[in-house]
Amino acid sequence: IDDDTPPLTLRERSLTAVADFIKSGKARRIVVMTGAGISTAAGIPDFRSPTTGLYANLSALNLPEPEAVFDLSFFRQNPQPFYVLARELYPGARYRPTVSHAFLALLARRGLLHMLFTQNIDCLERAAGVPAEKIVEAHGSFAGQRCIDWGGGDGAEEGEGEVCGGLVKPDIVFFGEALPRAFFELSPMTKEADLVLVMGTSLQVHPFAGLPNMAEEETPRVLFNLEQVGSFGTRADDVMVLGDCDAGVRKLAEEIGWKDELEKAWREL
Ligand code: CNA
Repeated sequence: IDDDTPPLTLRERSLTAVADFIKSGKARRIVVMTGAGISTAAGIPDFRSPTTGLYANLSALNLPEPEAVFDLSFFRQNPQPFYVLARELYPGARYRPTVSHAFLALLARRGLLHMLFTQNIDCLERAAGVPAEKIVEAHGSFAGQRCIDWGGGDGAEEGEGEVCGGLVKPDIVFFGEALPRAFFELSPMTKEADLVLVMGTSLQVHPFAGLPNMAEEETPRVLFNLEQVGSFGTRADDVMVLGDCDAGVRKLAEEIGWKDELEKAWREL
């Protein structure tokens, strides 16, 4: 889209205009899509960042290619690299939610969060206080696990993994595996959005990457990311806030008048 094309909904393509749109009360169904970039500030590496990402640091695991770590047939031959990575990503007291996570919880508290679609498996959205019914964990999570040889659930917890002798893997979606049913059932909520926020994702993994395109043409879409991704910049109401997502979110909160509430909520997590 060129600079002369006027937006359809926003006053102008800027973060200030997005803040005004939220302040005006016209954004009551905000749909958010997130990825590993909202958790890097918590100390969890993402996949694709050039030097800090996991893909750039997996050489020690001797993988044919980085993606093999999430490949089911490779996992059957050699589950070790995945287990090493899982130990790194495993949620727990080790990681604290970021300002971006706190912002999502604030949206939910104010009744503005229509649905949060996350690719993350670290459960930090829940830790920040986003209600479970407002979250679709599109790539699964560590919350459940099952034996991949016979499909039994919660294998480790019930000791079934040992009984059947099969491999136990957390309910994290591997390449080629189906996404959870909730993703397909709830993704049409994106069409109901009056505002879409996309944060910290390279939008490289399908079908998740197609979600922002399901929004109606006149629905403003805001990207908080280090780099431009997906189809951002092709629509009249696309706003790109390039840089650290916590910084972008803080700026938005400040312009809406939520700064103190956001900082307080984050400090108390
Ligand atoms: P990705 O492909 O690694 O992309 C991350 C994106 O975030 C990139 O575009 C970065 O430029 C951007 N980014 C990194 N740090 C910041 C920051 N501080 N502020 C703004 N932008 C930033 O990760 P995706 O989530 O897009 O890829 C999907 C995979 C990654 C999913 O299947 C996840 O399960 C998987 N993953 C999840 C976690 C986690 O749960 N925290 C960690 C690593 C990978």
